[in-house]
Amino acid sequence: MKTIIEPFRIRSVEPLRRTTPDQREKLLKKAGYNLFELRAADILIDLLTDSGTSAMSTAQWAAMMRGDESYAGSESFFRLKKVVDELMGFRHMIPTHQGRAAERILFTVICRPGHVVPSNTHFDTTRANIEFTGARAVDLPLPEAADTQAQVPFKGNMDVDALEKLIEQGAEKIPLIMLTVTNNSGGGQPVSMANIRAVHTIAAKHKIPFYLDACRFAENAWFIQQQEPGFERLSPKQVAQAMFSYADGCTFSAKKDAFANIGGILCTNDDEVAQKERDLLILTEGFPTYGGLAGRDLEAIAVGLDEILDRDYLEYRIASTRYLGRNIADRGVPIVEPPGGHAIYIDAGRMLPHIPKHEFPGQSLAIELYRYAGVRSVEIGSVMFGEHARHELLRLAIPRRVYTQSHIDYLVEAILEVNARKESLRGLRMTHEPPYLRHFTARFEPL
Ligand code: P70
Repeated sequence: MKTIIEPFRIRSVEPLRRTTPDQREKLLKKAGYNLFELRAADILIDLLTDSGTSAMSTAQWAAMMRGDESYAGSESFFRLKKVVDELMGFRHMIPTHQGRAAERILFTVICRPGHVVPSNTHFDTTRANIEFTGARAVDLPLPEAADTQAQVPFKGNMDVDALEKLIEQGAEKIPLIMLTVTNNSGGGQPVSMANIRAVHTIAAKHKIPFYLDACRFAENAWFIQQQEPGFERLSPKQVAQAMFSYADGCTFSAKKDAFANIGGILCTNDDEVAQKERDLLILTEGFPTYGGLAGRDLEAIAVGLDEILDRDYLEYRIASTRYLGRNIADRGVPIVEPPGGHAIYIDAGRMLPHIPKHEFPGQSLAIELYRYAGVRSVEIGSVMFGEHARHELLRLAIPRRVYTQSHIDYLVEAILEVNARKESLRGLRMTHEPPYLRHFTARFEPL
């Protein structure tokens, strides 16, 4: 059979509430034209993020019922540890309440003012947490990634020549090297095993720890299994294990590739670093066998980490993202090519050349898509990254196992309609700007 189906059936549903364009116009005004400020009930299709928005399986819900809520030494911790140890293989596994907590603890322990932390591309919370310690976050994407239209496989790779040049300026200033898999700010593009191996080799040569930001490790593993020579015969789990084998540690948000609604993990092979991380964890997150989570959350993550590596699921997941991408791109909407894993990114800068960067074309498109069709998306451009923005993108992130093909068809229709009258869209002015991670709470006024 050629048709790829959702490899699950649905037996618990959540009704969607319709609103009219007039109602949405008023809601937008009240929200200061920031879609984070809307009430979820006022949204028809919510593509703000794929983080924490997954539908859990019957097996996950069942596992949650046996959550061991002991403060110390919970059985749920040991069940999660067994799964993580087998998959990721690091000496230490520390649960945290979400990815950014793992980042904050890691960077607080190993970054100092004057340090530089290179990555293929840092995501927003990662960059913010590095810079909060006084260190500098540096992005080293491939030169080809500058062209959103370039059809390059593994476009999420790090530019290893640029990495070597940076290290020449002083290896002692680099406390760790990171790779974000898949590369979220770079269009959800995968990183190849060859690139992971190359970064590992360079890091090892200079005795610099190498960490994966492993949020979407399973989607990345699927791209490698499908597209990189030599991996065809491995299972997604074997590919993922190989990816982790090159790293000295990782940060992980279980809200992505573990189908959990909350949770994170911090791993390292360094005993001394792990000790300091646990001390800090106790101060702000909780005891090291729960790290700010309930025992039931640890159970949901343990089961999710297993389900996410299912071939049928990954095939459907990547196919449905590609379906959305191809259906709009082949009809004239510029997207970051090729379609990534968890999201489609419209190149709003290219689509709306009449709106300059400082008037936020991505935000303007986000607002119009909500006004017209009740769809929530997120700007990934100058609103989110300020002067670090390389493109003006609008991200349509697909929650895992939540929407069906007819939802995607509705979306395609809405995007094509907005594209047909794109000249009428106007830019915005930021009227309130918070000091960091400003996109979450900034306010705007239409021009
Ligand atoms: C997203 C969310 C979170 C994230 C990530 C990478 C590669 C770490 C984290 C932090 C954040 C977000 C963005 C816009 C709207 C809503 C949410 N990414 N590394 O959607 O993990 O959220 O668990 O602290 O992508 O991409 P956590």
